[in-house]
Amino acid sequence: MSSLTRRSFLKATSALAFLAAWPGSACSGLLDRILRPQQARGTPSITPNEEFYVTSYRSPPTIRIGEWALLVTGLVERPITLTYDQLLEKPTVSSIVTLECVGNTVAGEFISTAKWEGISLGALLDEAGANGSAYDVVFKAADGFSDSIRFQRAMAGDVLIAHRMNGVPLPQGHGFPARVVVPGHYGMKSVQWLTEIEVVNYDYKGYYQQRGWTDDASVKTMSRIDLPGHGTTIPGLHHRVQGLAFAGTRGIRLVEISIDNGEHWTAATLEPPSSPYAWNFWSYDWAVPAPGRYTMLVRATDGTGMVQTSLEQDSAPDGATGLHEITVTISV
Ligand SMILES: Nc1nc2c(c(=O)[nH]1)N[C@H]1C(S)=C(S)[C@@H](COP(=O)(O)O)O[C@H]1N2
Ligand SMILES: [Mo]
Repeated sequence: MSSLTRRSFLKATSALAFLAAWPGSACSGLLDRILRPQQARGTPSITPNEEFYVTSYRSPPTIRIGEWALLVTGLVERPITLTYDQLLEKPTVSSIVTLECVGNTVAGEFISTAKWEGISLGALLDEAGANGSAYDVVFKAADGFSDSIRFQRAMAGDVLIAHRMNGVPLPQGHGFPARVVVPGHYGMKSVQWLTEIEVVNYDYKGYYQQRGWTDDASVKTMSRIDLPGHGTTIPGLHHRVQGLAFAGTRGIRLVEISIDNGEHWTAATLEPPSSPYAWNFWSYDWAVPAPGRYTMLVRATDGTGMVQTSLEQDSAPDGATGLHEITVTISV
């Protein structure tokens, strides 16, 4: 522990705080990765299903599809029961959406992007005749988990009940047979192994809210340097620095790099995002003045003009903040 910088110590404790909430969770590799010098990452714009991050508060339930149904209940004129076949027969919409866990550390690995296919939650609630003055829409799951979003958010049109992920039926480990996908909110709102959607007229507190975590769960603006890797030594004076940034539905307007501890900032080149709900990739052609040891910082500005805060905050209760910093040695 003695060699840990303050920043990486914060990262480790932040991850521990979240991991402590779920004994037996499937992320034992996380601390490993935080405490080791990071390998350079070449992050693909769509995460393959096998590499998509996994978090659930206990092991994924096994659902027998013949016994499964999705119910729409509560403040609705026409309650709905959908079998799996009936779900698949409904008009399909598709959307590329990035999910990030609220327990993710600054520049951590608990963020991934997939192409989700399923039905529109708003359309399903319309079909059920949901009461327009309702407060929350509650998602209940086969593993006992639940969470909710505000009624207006549920009706916005971009929230999916997904049954396919990157071209295949949802894997068991990502919510088979159906899950919610809520763009712009931390992953806890994207309830997996969905069994019931209940419309209610009060402020529902789900699994994480009962344990003190955020209810709104809008994602904080994040940015990450993937290349070069932290702690590496690289030869030559010209380097392409690469990474990603994410601010949910607010989008990313600007990404900047500093090599003088935040005194001066230079704009990176932004690639257009693959969807309004997906992360942004950026690159920066770095002409290094001279060989030596450099510290590099990244920060993003979201679509509303808000600059990512440098204030270091733990992931509990509403998402980590701070800037990603790497150290690289440039040799001749
Ligand atoms: N039923 C259920 N849904 C859940 C969870 C859970 O434990 N049970 N975990 C949530 C959390 S905290 C996150 S970050 C996402 C992760 O989805 P993924 O494992 O497909 O990446 O699922 C959410 N949905
Ligand atoms: Mo999460």
